[in-house]
Amino acid sequence: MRLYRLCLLLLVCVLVPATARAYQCFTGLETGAITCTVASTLGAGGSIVTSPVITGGYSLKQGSGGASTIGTGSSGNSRTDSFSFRSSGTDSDLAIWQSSAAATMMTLSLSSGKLRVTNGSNGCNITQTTGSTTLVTGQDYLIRTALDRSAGGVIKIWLNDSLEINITHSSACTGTAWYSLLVTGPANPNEYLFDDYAWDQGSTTQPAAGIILGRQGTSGSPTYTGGTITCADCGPTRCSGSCATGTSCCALSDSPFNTSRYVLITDGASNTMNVCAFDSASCTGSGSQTLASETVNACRTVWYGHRGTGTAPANCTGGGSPYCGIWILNGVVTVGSAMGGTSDAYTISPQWTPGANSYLNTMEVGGRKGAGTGRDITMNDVWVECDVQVTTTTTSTSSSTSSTTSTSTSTSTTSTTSTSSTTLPSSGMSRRIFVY
Ligand SMILES: [Ca+2]
Ligand SMILES: [Ca+2]
Repeated sequence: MRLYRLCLLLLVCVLVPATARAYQCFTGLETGAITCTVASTLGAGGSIVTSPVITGGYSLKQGSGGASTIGTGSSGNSRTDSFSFRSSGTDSDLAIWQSSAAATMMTLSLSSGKLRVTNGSNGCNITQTTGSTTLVTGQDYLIRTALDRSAGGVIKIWLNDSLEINITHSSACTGTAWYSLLVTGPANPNEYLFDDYAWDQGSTTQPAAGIILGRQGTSGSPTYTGGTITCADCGPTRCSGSCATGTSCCALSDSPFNTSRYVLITDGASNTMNVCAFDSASCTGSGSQTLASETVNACRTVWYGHRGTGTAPANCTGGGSPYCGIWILNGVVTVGSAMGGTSDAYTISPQWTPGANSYLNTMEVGGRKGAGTGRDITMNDVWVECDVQVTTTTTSTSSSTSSTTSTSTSTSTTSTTSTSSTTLPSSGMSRRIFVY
């Protein structure tokens, strides 16, 4: 018995891949919604847009009149946040950290185009401080923050790789932790654009630079074809490749979700779709960014669906619930989170790492139901999102001089343009994302 348990333990050790950094949550908005956690909410003045976008196929456009809640639920004194940002050129608040009582602890704004932090109502006693860099209208930046709410705690704000604000505040903030991050912006038509959001807690170390790639389905022959597929209108706007009517990828590749195209997973069945390769720039609805050799910090699988009523089935084969999400990486099936509610809702898997980036190019995702005729699963749509670490390199270019000479005057005009960029490495395509 002991030997058996030891073997089982060793087997598990072999199968579980090494883990990279696991964020509390992250989202590139690639589900067509804010799904950092299921509690994330789109506020008044906010919309998920396909144009313009910062990365992938979707970004969050946020204007005044409200704020969208992205990162909730932190505990302890310290947290870090990271997000892509595009300014419209109009000054406004852009990010608000709140306590659980919805009281503002700190606000990050643009003031004359520069980042500025101001004190909230939680007694942190933050000295209003403005950064030195004027953001260029329409350019994409990576904003990263590290905050410690205890007395004497640091507040650091990075704009790309520039540490714009680095202060401490004298008093401990009241309320419960830095509970939520909300984003906001100026009134229409001057909204701000946000993307690639991730947060973590327990540290004030600068978060890694990252973007978030998302994928849905592509044509192919998935491992599991059980259940009943409803999708009569496949075509180029559905899954990638030669997507066919009646296939899983046709039914499950809608962003935002669509409940008229779905897979009904019945008694003991499993159904999966092939996921469009992460090294492909031709994945319908997922933007042009691709994965090569970059470090994948974390991935997760997102489902949108519900279960029916009737007699409870047995647990899924390999799972701890009757209603299971599954994904297949390098031929290994993982039986994950349950879609157990009777109303449509998002389910988000625990974070996982792929083991090898190439595994993400052949993966499948879908669902499984335990044996029994009741409570069939209606799986409406599924996604895979991965937080990809990008390296930061700086390039500077150019100065140009032109001279004009006439008989009476001589005029020399010199213009200098300096460009620095943060780029994804090792590419055969344009991978520049943040330019400043
Ligand atoms: Ca995105
Ligand atoms: Ca669908």
